[in-house]
Parts: sequence; structure tokens; C-alpha cells
Amino acid sequence: TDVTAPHVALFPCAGMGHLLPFLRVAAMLASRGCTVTIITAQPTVSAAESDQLSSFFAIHPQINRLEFRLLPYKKSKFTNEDPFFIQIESIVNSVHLLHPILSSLLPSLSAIVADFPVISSISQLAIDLSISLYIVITTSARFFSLMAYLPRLAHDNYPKRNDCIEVPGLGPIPVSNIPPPMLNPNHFFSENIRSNVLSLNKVKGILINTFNWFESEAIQALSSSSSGVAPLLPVGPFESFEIGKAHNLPWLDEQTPESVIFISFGSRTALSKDQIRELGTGLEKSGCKFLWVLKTSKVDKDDKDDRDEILGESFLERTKEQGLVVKGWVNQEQILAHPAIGGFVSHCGWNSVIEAARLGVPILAWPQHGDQKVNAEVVEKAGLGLLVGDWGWGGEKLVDKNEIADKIKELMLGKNTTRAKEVKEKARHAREINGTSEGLLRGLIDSFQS
Ligand code: BUP
Repeated sequence: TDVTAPHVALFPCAGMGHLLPFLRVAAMLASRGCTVTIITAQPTVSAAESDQLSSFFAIHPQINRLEFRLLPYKKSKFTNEDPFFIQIESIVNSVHLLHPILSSLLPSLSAIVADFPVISSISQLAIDLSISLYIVITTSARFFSLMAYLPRLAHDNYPKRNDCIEVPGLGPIPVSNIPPPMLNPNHFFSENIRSNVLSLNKVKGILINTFNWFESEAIQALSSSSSGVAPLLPVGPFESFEIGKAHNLPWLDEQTPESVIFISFGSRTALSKDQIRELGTGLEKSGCKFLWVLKTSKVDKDDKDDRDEILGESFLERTKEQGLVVKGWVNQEQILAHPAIGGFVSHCGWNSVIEAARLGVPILAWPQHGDQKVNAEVVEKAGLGLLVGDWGWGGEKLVDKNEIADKIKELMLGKNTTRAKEVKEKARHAREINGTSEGLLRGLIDSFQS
């Protein structure tokens, strides 16, 4: 260990959508000379998280792992059924246990980089230990602006579903694009956002996985002094840490360039069985080649291979030349980087959006929950893809096979392909040595040392 290098502890919350960006930041800091320790809350919710951690530490032996055993979940005032939210509550309730562990780390810490949901619980600890606190935001700058604005909306004056809300600098956001739990003051989601936004003034800097060119409007709004938000550091797109590892989908290698559409709804969304069948028929009708990662349960530990049961053997038989339906974890970045991929049906989890931007793949945005509709607005504004139209929140209504087929054909005709390549170029510039994102990252590392 280089004793002069700044030592940074990273502390991600629950779910792959949080873990992966933190691992990427860890690798980016380590490759630029920092000593890095990752605090991993145990046990994880999903098998994907524990598998990813094992393989990450195997390829990054210089990065330290600090296993952090959580206190058992204590029932709170929230009726919280989402296993990922429950995990966040457990993490928040266990944070105080980190005090003796972090104070005894050697070399002593220069900074802790935590996840947004724990700011209010970890900020005092950072002050007590005299360590600078930074955070990583794993959503878009646009959605983060909305989060930062939430405490200014009076509880008794929440907008109605048909309204728009005006966040300074962002223009109108339709209320129908804001996740309902965010506007429910009794929900864990809104309460967690509210309390952590109010603690943002205790944070020294905010790393966010976006880049100036891609979200200039929201970045500017957040950077203005009236936003009340600490220095925003758009240091994205975060780099991949597995470059070069081979994928094991020989079928994809046989396909012509940009002919295949990739379908994934992220690590924590399972469409209903009816919607899965409708999507299957829509894909078949579109005539496009497809690679589909099928998820049928929220937490992967409950997932099983039920392709036959849900889609039917005859569907799989009929489409075996046209496409591939896979179960389980795939390396999405590698798939998106594959020359055969020409489009991406995505739920618009932010990591997926920014990966598509970095790799120049046009998106058909089919948001389901949470920040995804607002992220889809970013996709559309940047010209990176098409919005499916108002298909409601996930599970609200059944989207028809013909509509799905039409949208897929529209995307695969290539209307957004040139623009997606332009986005990729801009993303590459941001990450170059003189680029906006790289400059901010180097500045951040320097500030760890001062
Ligand atoms: Br599923 C899946 N392989 O099979 P998002 C996901 N990913 O590499 P989410 C894989 O997980 P939240 C798979 O590339 C992305 O980096 C994917 O994050 C990767 O959506 C990440 O896109 C998924 O943000 O999380 O999982 O819904 O809503 O918490 O952001």
C-alpha cells in the first residue's frame, strides 16, 4: 500500500443498480492512485450482488473489502414490502456500528463516499471522525433535481396527477412521470429522500453518473447557488471494469451488425406473465432479431427457469432462429457493446441509460417504476431513443403486442442510430484526459489529499 495515496472508503446501498456504479467508481479511483476500501453490507438481498462482489474482488486484489454485518431488520413505521427498501432501512439502522471500524482503518481515511439513502445517518459519523463525506448519485441529474426539490413541495399542497411541476431550470415535469411513492409523505421512499436532501449541506461533493453534454440543463440547474446542493461532480459515464472479458453468447456473433434488439428490464423488475407473453408475441410479429433477458421474480434468489411454462415451448421453437430468451445474469455492458446489437428495449434504470449512451445504442424506453419515466425524458430529449408513449406504470395496464411490434420496428429502422453514435462520441470526449468528467475526477482526487 502506498502510504501517501489518499484512502477512500466507498459505501453502496442495496441492489445492483447501486452496487455496480459504486464498483465502477472504486475501480476508477484505484486506477488513478487511490487506496480504496469497499464496505459491503451483509447479507446482500440478491445473489447477483454477492456474485458480483466475489468476481470484482478477484479481479481487483488491490481493493480492500470490509464486510459489514447488518443488524437484523426492525419493523418501522413504514409498511415496507420491497426487499431492497427493507435492506436500506437495515443499513441506515446499522450505520452507527461503523464508527469503531472506520476509525481503526489504516492508513486512516481521507474520505468516505456513501450512497444517497444513508447521508443523514452517516454525516455525523463523518464529522466525528473528521473525514470528508462525498456521495454518489445513481440516478439522472434530472431526477436528482426533482429529489432535491421535494422538501419545497408542501405536504398539504401536492400536485394532482394531471398537473405539471416546475422545478427551477428544468421546465415542466408531468406529475404522471413522478413515481407515486415520492408524492406520498407516509411512504419510506419519500421520507428517505426528504431527510437526506435536508442533509445534503453536510456533503462535500456529489458524484453523479452523467456528463455535461448529456444533461446540461439539469446539471446547470443543480449547480446554481439557489439549488442548495453541494458541488455537483458529473464524472460519468463511469468506466466499465471488465473490459475484454469474453461473453458466452455465440448466437450473437453470428448476427449481422446492428440487427438485434436487446431487451432487459433491469435487476429488480419482473413484468407480469401476461405482459411477458404479449411482449413475446410483439417481438415475434416485429420480425426483428432479439436477445431477451427474461426475469420473472423481483429478487433473483426466487427466479427459476420458467421460459417454457410462461412463453410456451411452441413460441421458443418458432422463434429459435429469430431470437434468444435467456434467464439469469448476463453482462449487459458487453452485450450493448456487441456490433450485432442495434437497439435496446429498456426500463430506463439510470445505469442502463448511461451504458447505452456510452456505447451508442438507441433505446426504446419502456419505464416501469421509480425514476425511470424521468430518466426516459432524458433519453428522448437527448435523441438517444424513442418513448413508448404512455404505457402507464409497470403493471398498470397490459400493453398490446401490435403496439410493441410497431415501436420495435420503428426503433430498428434506425431513426435514432446516427444520433446515438453522436452521443457515444460526446461521452467518449467527456472521459478523455481533457474532458469535463475526467477533469472533475482528477480534481476530486487532488482534493482528497488537501
Ligand atoms: Br438484469 C441485468 N446484467 O442481467 P439499472 C442488469 N445488469 O449487467 P435496476 C447486467 O445491472 P435501479 C443483467 O448493465 C446495469 O448496470 C446493467 O441497473 C446491469 O436498473 C445494472 O439499469 C442495472 O439502473 O436498478 O437494476 O432496475 O432501479 O436500482 O437503478
